[in-house]
Amino acid sequence: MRAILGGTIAAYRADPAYRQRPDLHAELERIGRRLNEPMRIALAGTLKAGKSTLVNALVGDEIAPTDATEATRIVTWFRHGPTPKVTANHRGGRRSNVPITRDRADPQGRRGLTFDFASLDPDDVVDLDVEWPAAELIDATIIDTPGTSSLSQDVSARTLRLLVPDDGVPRVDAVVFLLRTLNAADIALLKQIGELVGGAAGALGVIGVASRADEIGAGRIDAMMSARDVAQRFTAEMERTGICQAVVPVSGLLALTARTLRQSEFVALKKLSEVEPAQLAKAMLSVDRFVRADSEDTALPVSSGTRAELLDRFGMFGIRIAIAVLRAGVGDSVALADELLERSGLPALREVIDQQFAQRSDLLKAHTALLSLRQFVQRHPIYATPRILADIEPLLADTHAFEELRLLSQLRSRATTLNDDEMASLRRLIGGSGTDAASRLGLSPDTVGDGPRAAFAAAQRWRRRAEHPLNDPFTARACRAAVRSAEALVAEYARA
Ligand SMILES: Nc1nc2c(ncn2[C@@H]2O[C@H](COP(=O)(O)OP(=O)(O)O)[C@@H](O)[C@H]2O)c(=O)[nH]1
Ligand SMILES: [Mg+2]
Repeated sequence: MRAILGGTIAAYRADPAYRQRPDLHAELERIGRRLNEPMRIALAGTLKAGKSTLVNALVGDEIAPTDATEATRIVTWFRHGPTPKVTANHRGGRRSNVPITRDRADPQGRRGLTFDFASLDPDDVVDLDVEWPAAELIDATIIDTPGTSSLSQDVSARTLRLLVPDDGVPRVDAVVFLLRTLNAADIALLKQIGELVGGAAGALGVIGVASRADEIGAGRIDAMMSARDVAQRFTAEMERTGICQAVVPVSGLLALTARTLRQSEFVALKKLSEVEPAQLAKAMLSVDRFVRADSEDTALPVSSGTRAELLDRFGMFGIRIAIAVLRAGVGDSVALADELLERSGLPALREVIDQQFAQRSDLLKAHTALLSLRQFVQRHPIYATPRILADIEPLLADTHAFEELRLLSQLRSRATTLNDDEMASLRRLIGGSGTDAASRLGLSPDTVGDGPRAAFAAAQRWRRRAEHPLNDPFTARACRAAVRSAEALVAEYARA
């Protein structure tokens, strides 16, 4: 990839027609620089799906304004930077500094970030660039997008321009798509984005999130259930669309609160957990009842103001879960935070992001760069264009890695004739638990020396399995992909 890029840059520098076009040379260098930058993950989805809340949960800090109508219309990039800094990119290329107000310091000294929009005209701003010193942003730039909905053409257009650019130059490497409902419009939008997976433009990976998972079963939830249990059916429906590589139910609100849990909140919840269960259940029958100022029969050991704050931070389900966890004997705020985080679904989402995106980030970025480069040389043809295209096309056509990604999603939702053991080792082999050789072959540190033999055996095993006469076409395809993955490992060992 780098060699092709270097050759292309040289060709344009040497070409008489383009020698004097520093703008084009800069564009080529930008394409190259992307290979060294963190991968870009965009959060997309419907309005109020919880995108900004999830950005905050992922970063572990309140840096994306939630419920902010102005911000909700603008694409915002969150990148790693040494000090907090917000820049607005205006139409026509002007950049301006956006004042940061940090006035919501909590008792532990953490501060929420709010932007000052007074001086900004959302119609004039192309996007916002937030630099923030969070470790979570070192390996991934996160992009918060305006909600997509047929109700708001302008906002949808902004998001679609980012995900599906007119010029065919992909802006992001992967998409996390948040959905709260699965109506026809949502599915249509998801399909539109899904069609770009491995396609001519746009991002490669799509991970679905059943968002605000804590609300999905509202009313009939058992407090000890996790967001995952509650959202399971919705998740299964979303997986059946086959568009996402994986679908994970997540409660961004619960995750953010868990990551920023305050001692005062722990104390208040602890007091509530000590209330007699029947009395508490009555007080928690509805949100109204829970925050209502105390009367004789609902007197709780925590003021109604504090209860409203808890509700804001945890949601009703989060409070129920926290109380159940405390009643089960969890005794300190760190343990409570861990438990809530686990139940929020965020760790599961991070794991999927790591396995599907982070470990393949070089591949995803190379794919993006190849598409950008192809588009560039077609737009500005020179004598070397056919040669450059001849170099690019086979790399783009070498889609095995993309086939692995697609299969990892489809194996969840489609029937096969593989037994459980075969399914587990096939998923592992095509990179479902990590893309390095040891993960693919299921080798432990003790057996890692067996790599070459294990790779060879895997290739043989799956070649035989691929030829099984009772295979349906999908099973056969999955087995053939496993053969290729194993053969790639054999070749990798041979080179080493
Ligand atoms: N109960 C609950 N509420 C959430 C969750 N995520 C977001 N919200 C609330 O939903 C509203 C919209 O969230 P926001 O993140 O701004 O959505 P966006 O428009 O997709 O960026 C806010 O009031 C959030 O507090 C969640 O996981 N659970
Ligand atoms: Mg938002």
